[in-house]
Amino acid sequence: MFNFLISAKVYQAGFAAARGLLSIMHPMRIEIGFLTMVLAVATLAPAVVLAAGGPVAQPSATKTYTLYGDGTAGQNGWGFTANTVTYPGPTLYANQGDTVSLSLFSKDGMGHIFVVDWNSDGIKNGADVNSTQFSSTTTATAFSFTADQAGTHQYFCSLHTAAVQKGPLIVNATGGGGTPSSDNTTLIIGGVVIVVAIVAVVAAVAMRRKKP
Ligand SMILES: [Cu+2]
Repeated sequence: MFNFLISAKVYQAGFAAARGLLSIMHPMRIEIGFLTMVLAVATLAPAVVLAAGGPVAQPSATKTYTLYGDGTAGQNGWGFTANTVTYPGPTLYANQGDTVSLSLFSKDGMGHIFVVDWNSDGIKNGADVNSTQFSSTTTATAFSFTADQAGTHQYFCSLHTAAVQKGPLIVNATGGGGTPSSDNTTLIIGGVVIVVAIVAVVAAVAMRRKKP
C-alpha cells in the first residue's frame, strides 16, 4: 500500500516534468504526448511494483554445516570440526524455509543421533526431526531438514541427551512481516527510470515531427 503511494508521487512528478518539457518543445502535441505517457506508464507500472515491492518472502536457500558429535565425558558436545567440539555446540543459523543440510561425523567413534528439538522439551518426540545413528569419524552421514519454525531452538543427541550434547539453532522469520526498506528504494528508482525513458521517447518523437 505504501509502495503504491510512493509510485504515484513519482509518476505525478514525472508527468509534471514531461508536460513542461513538451509545452516548450511543441505546444500543439501536449495532449497526445501526455496520453501516450499515461498509457505507457499504466502498462509498465504494475510490472515495476511486482518486481520491486510486495510481501514476497526471500527465496529459500540451503544452509550447509559439518558437525562432529562427541559424547565422551570431559570432551562432550558438538563442533564444526573434530578439534573444536564444545558444550554447548556452535550455533546453526537458517532463514525460515531454508533447508539445513548436515554432514555428521562422530568425534569419539560412538554412535550419535542428531535431533532438532522443535517442541523444546529436551527429548526426541512429536514433530522433532532426527538423523539416523552415525558413528563414523571419517565418513559423513547426511541429514537434511526444513527450518520451518522461526525462533531460537536447540539441537541435541538423543543417545547422550541434551545434558551432554546440545547446541543452538536460530531460525530467522521471513515473509509476512512487511518488506524491507530497500524495496521502496528499488521501486522509486524503477519509477524514475521509466518516467525518464518515456519522456525521452516522447521528446524524440515530438522533435522528429517538428522537422520539415
Ligand atoms: Cu551422542
